[in-house]
Amino acid sequence: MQLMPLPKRVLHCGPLGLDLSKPHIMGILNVTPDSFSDGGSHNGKEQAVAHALQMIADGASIIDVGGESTRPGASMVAVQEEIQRVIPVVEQLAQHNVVISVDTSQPEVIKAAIEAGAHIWNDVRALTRPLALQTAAELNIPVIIMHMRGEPTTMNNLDQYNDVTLDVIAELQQRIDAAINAGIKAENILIDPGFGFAKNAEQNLKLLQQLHQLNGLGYPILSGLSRKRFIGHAVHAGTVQDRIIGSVVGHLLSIQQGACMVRAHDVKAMHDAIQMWQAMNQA
Ligand code: 7PM
Repeated sequence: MQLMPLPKRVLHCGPLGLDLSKPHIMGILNVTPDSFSDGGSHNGKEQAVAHALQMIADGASIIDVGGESTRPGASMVAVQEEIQRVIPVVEQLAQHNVVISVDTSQPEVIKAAIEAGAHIWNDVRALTRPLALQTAAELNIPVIIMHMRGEPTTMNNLDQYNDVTLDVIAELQQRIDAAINAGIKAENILIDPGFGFAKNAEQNLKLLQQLHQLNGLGYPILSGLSRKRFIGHAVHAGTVQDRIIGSVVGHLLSIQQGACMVRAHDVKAMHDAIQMWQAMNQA
């Protein structure tokens, strides 16, 4: 079995440190109105926090709070609305000993979230919004730079690649350069291939097969393929529930190639898989 040992590095998340020499699970916490019965209301907030605490108990070391729907064709959420969804949940989670990332592209949202106790900026738009680079540099926080083309509304027509892996690497390198030039510290940068974003099923699988090539960029890698459509294609299954095992396998194959973080809905199953993998490595 070919091993890709993770380099010794620590991600500084405020007072908390994440040891990136071992894999971590980032639990997905959607706070869009469709995800918890009354998004934004007290009841919705309590349900969201309870779900996050369950994911922590199941083995998540990071909770990724997202208040914007990034579905293909989704409408843009007003900044104030996003803040109202995200901040109350971040405030509650900050009382617990867990790293908090926020899935947003808006500088105003991440500024408010960091003030409320969040630690990491997870941006599917790779800090392309006005003032995003400057804000990340000023906040001096870890940032996840994900590969995408266009916007969630337009990305489905933007899947023309020469070589999907080499093109994703080159386009990530451009965003890394922009980040470094804006004064973002290298030690604060993580990268993400952006599974499902401006890529068709075949391209997502190729990218998974060749994910190890992203190690050449020199930054920690996050893999996020949980329950995505290409998993359904691969396992010939329609429902989201039928994508869980494929997602766990895809994440473990990412870890085997050097990813140190996986963004997952099904934390308990993912944690079992990682424990099995670690047990094998230590044998
Ligand atoms: C609909 C379609 C709803 C797609 C949600 C999504 C990633 C992310 C998302 C990822 C990082 C999902 C996506 N995906 N952040 N945010 N990497 N860093 O399936 O792959 O969760 S939203």
